[in-house]
Amino acid sequence: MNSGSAPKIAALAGVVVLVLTVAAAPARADEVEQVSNGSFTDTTAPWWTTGGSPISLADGHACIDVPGGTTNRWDVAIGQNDIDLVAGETYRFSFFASGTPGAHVARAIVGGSAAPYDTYFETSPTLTEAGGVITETFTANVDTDQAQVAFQVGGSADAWHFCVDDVSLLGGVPPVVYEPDTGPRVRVNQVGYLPQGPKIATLVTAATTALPWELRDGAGTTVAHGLSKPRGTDVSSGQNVQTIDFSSYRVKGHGFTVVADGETSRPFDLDPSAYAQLSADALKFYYPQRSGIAILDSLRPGYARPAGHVGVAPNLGDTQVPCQPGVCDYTLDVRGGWYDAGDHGKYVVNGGIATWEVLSEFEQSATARKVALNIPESGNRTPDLLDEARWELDFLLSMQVPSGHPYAGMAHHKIHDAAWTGLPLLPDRDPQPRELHPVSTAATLNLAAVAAQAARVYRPYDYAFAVRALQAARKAYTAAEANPALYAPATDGTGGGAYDDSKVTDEFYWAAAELYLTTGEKHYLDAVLKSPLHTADIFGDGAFDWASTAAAGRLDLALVPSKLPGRAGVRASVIKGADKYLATQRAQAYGIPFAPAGNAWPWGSNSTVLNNLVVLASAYHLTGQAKYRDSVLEGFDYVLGRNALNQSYVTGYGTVSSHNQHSRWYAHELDPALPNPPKGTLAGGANSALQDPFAAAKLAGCVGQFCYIDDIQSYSTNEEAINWNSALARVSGFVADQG
Ligand SMILES: [Ca+2]
Ligand SMILES: [Ca+2]
Ligand SMILES: [Ca+2]
Repeated sequence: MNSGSAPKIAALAGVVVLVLTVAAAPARADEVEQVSNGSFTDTTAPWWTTGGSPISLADGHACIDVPGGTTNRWDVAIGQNDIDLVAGETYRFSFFASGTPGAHVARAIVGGSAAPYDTYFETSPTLTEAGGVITETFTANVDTDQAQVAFQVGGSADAWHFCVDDVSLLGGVPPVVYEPDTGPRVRVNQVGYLPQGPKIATLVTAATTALPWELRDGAGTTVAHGLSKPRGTDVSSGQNVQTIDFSSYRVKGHGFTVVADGETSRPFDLDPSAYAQLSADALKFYYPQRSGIAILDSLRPGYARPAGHVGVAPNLGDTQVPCQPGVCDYTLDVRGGWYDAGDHGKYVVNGGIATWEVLSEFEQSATARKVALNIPESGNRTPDLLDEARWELDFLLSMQVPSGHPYAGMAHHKIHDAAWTGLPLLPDRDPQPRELHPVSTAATLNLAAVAAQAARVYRPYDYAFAVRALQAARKAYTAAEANPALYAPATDGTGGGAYDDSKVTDEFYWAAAELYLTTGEKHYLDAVLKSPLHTADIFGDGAFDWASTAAAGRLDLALVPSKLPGRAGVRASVIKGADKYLATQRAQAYGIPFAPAGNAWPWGSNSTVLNNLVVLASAYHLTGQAKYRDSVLEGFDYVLGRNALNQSYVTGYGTVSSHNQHSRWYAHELDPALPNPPKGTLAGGANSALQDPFAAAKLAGCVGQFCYIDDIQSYSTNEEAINWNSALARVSGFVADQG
């Protein structure tokens, strides 16, 4: 899910395969055991189990027969309540566990014992038949005497046998500092550099004076050398760093390394071809993200799954979805669309900005217009990118309230499960009731903006759809004018993200801009010119996201041909915004065009970085000046490996890349039978707020770039999302165009 003010709180999310570690050390005097009868000596009291799975004592262990065919991890569990936790205190959670037959996953949690069943810490080891001891340390963030320790073992198709013993939750232990493996201290774009583009590496070193460096080709021959440039302490990482500029070497090749300060970088290519592939993979991400259609193995080997949410049990949607109680008295057929992120929800505001971004890529990128996506619609006469976006557009249009009902023309804010589901859970196995949530002005204007854009983009390919989209856009805009302040509340976050937004002047501006660009009509022109945002400096630390859409309107007013009065000034404002991001990039030794205030990195920060690059790419379209193109190329380095963690954030790209993104169906980390996310999936990225228990346990005290962990449990740093891959697609498409 998302950058911005409203993190999606997946309280029941996630899990991980752990390396089994040694048993906990003996308690010190100030360490206090919180678990009673953790060794199950002669009795099972005070442990409880879910109905139908009684505890038996065998060889001194507590064991239960786990029935097959349950949906959620928590459908079968053994636990103990009335556990005390003290906020700020560190606890060592350890236990022995085994599973027969092996390779089953147990979810061990410390959480609330009453609704809303918050999870304070969780770990999900894969169990062996012999069993092993798991030890994890975390710091509590709540004061409570109502916590529980529990082992959740449901969700398996097959029956199995679970045993646990020596359960300990020891308070007052010293915190354990997590140390990421960051590899060699020379950081490069692990995917590669364009032969004609800028080529800069970042060296992490204690040295404060210039150091010699060498560029070596794939045969190990030194082909260039020079001296590094000391840059002092980098705020975004807290590291002392230097930069290495080997831009003057322009010979295409593979397997290059940079050597400096006794360290050899990970290998990289000087070859544009990887970017053509990346720009395609970033868009191919969307097909297996589709709801309402079976994913075919012939099109995505290893990713086949049944259609989700097409009214087939145990699914309860999305063919006739009612509103939340009291919200409306009709049902809507809202099947289709893309699942938003790692959950099964569908949100109009996030769907809107994501669709706008891929359609904008179509409008701006020659590579994107002819990309082959290997989707069911490949081979028809419509460009594949438009076929893919249409899957979401049809869903967005279906969220509009039909004529004859209250709020006709407005759009429902979102549709998702009534309660949070756990991981893993394939879309077609989701048993939760689905609900339409109230209409909102923001969602309605998102629909107006992207439908107006679609009317413009699809006109040469599907005239009837273009007409229908424009009618929907006009109707939505008119409805929003009549209902200008219906805000989605931050409190509506059960079962799905809130996506709350109480500032919609930006959505009004964006929708008016798209309607004007498509129709040229005075009503929309007047709205654009009267908007206080039209002349405001709207390019903040981050240019745009699902909640802040003014820049989406401004960029299109600058890029899409029109007779807009004062258009030169609009274009100049985009160039001025780009200059700001260029200056930020040049001030940072990692070349990042983003420096959040207070070094507080937001949810989905990788998309913020990439969307700032979209502004720089737009400035290149407007001016043709190489400095803007080079800035996009250099800024992309950060996402692809030239960063503090020395890893690419795009699955399958780079020697080390994110591959355990939070998702209910790409949950390989929790179920070896499921795949990792597909090649070309962007991870959310560093998030200083650490809004999930796993990140909070592992990353407390992290500095900027270090606030990230590639684990499926860390939904606040490592989810996948449609509005993040759209940023990846747009930037990689631009880079592919340069190649
Ligand atoms: Ca025992
Ligand atoms: Ca096609
Ligand atoms: Ca807004």
